[in-house]
Amino acid sequence: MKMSFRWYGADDPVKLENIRQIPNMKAIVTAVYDVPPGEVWSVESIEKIKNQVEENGLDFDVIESVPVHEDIKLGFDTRDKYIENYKENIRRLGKAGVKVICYNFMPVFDWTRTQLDKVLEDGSTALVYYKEQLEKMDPLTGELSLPGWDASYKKEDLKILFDNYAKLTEEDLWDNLKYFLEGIIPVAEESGVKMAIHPDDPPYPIFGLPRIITCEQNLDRFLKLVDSEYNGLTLCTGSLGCASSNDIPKMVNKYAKQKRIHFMHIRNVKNFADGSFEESAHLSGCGSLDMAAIVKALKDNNYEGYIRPDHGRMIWGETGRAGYGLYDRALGATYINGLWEGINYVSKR
Ligand SMILES: [Mn+2]
Repeated sequence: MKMSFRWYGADDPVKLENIRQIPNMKAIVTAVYDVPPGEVWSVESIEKIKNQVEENGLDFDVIESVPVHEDIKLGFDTRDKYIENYKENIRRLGKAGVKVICYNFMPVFDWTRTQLDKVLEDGSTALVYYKEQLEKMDPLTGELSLPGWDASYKKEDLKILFDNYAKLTEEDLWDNLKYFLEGIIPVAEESGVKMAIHPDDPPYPIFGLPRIITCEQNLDRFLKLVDSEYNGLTLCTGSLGCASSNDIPKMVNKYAKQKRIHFMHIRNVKNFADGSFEESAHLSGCGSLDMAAIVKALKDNNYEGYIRPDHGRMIWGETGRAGYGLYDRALGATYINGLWEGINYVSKR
């Protein structure tokens, strides 16, 4: 495995100089942030972030994300233009040495939480999703706004998007995903870039919008849409794990064995009986997931892809982008390193 860390570019309060000091840190996960979704990334912007990363002794290996334009998900006639742009991004990133591109196929909203700064018992803050709060939310009327997304869309634009998606079934979304993959995967193969879809977060339909990258059955179906090693997964333990019906160690074992996991997002969640969840510290004892079983499943299958510690809490008074502070993610990386070393040691005895 290769340990990695997400970095939001020069504006990120977390600096590369700090990230490189985390033990065993090898690669940076980042993106070009100066281009709207759907457009081609300039070679200059790609080179600029690549140089910043490499000047700090880290590898420019993983992109998260190249966003997929809504017209592709909706299957509009305009999609071909955006798919061409997407292919060009894959080519350019491949040339720059990128090995893996993470993306998702969630309509309108990516991750959804009801609060980004819930104060936990120990005084840390975390992202949470409470069913009770969610039921009071409506992104269209905006009486209770959606944290993290409230400023991303104008209400009028959101209304049009929702109207468009109202006509789209889950099967339509599958068809549009297949069309997209049939376009891009041959280019990914030529460019030596492995595509790694991120599961839907949370993994079920939300606000009436369809979601399909949600469970083992659907991941099986996804991998068969285009049966290539280059059509793979970002297995996000927290996204899939907030549905307790998903057996994460089993899924990690299965897809690692098939060599279809290229990127692991490792974090823990504390699930409640009503479907609510809180993001917790990475340690197994802090949440509902068995982190040792997850890391063992990777080790058992000689996993050679990337791992990043996913969202952390905000601790020790740190401020910044919710879920993406330095301290708790660094603790997460160190914890994962410890599990990896321990499992490796025991397996050799
Ligand atoms: Mn994730």
